[in-house]
Amino acid sequence: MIPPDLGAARPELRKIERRLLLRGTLSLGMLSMLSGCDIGDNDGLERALRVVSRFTDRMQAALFSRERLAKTFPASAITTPFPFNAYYGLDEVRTVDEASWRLEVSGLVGDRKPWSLADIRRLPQQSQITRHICVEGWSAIGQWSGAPLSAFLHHVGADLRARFVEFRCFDDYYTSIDMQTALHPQTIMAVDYGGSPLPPAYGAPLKIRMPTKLGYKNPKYISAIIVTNRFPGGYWEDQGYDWFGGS
Ligand SMILES: Nc1nc2c(c(=O)[nH]1)N[C@H]1C(S)=C(S)[C@@H](COP(=O)(O)O)O[C@H]1N2
Ligand SMILES: [Mo]
Repeated sequence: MIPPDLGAARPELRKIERRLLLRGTLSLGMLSMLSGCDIGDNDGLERALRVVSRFTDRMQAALFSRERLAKTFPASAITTPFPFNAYYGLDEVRTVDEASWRLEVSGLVGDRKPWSLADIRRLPQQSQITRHICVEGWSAIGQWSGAPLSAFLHHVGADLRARFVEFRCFDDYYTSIDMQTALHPQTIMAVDYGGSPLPPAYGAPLKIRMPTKLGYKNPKYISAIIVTNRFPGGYWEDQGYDWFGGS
């Protein structure tokens, strides 16, 4: 049982309850033993949860394979309307002028020239119907199209041995992924949703769609892509969500 005074609303607690306790795989007592942290106080629990989160990240990275594809679905399975989610409400969605929007490219790349939407659309496009899973307790199936991120990374001469690819968004969201996931064939620079240009709610003009990752790792409203070896974290990850965030 989680002591009531530990603030059960914290995302780490909700997560640990769901992942460990409800599945019956680990009790908080065992968590305390395994991590060597005294979870009787807030700081100790926080530390213990971070130990588990880092362990989960390492396990997920080890099990991840670029050859293993996420499940795809027929058009009849698409969820309509597809849900909107962000760390703010639909009425606060930010928009940009798509003609003047540019994708900034920096870090360990050969060519830092900014990309226009037309540049991205000139890369070979692919379409996927896949399931998006949000940790807030919903999932939905949608259709996204765009260029594989791997094609883009090759184009800009990215150092493919770098550890991380970081995404910055113009709504001040940010996240980052491992290079293996960046090169996964289903990781795409989505510019279309349901066969039409991505609408503002779903991240216009550019979203990175990765069916191998949970919803919060799928950034919308992209403004910059950075290839780096310095751990970039993420908006929710820095508040305790797992960094790897596989789905
Ligand atoms: N830029 C940006 N990207 C974001 C978010 C956000 O708040 N800002 N929220 C994330 C979360 S938690 C989810 S579930 C999905 C929701 O995407 P959707 O609106 O297309 O369903 O976007 C993810 N990417
Ligand atoms: Mo989410």
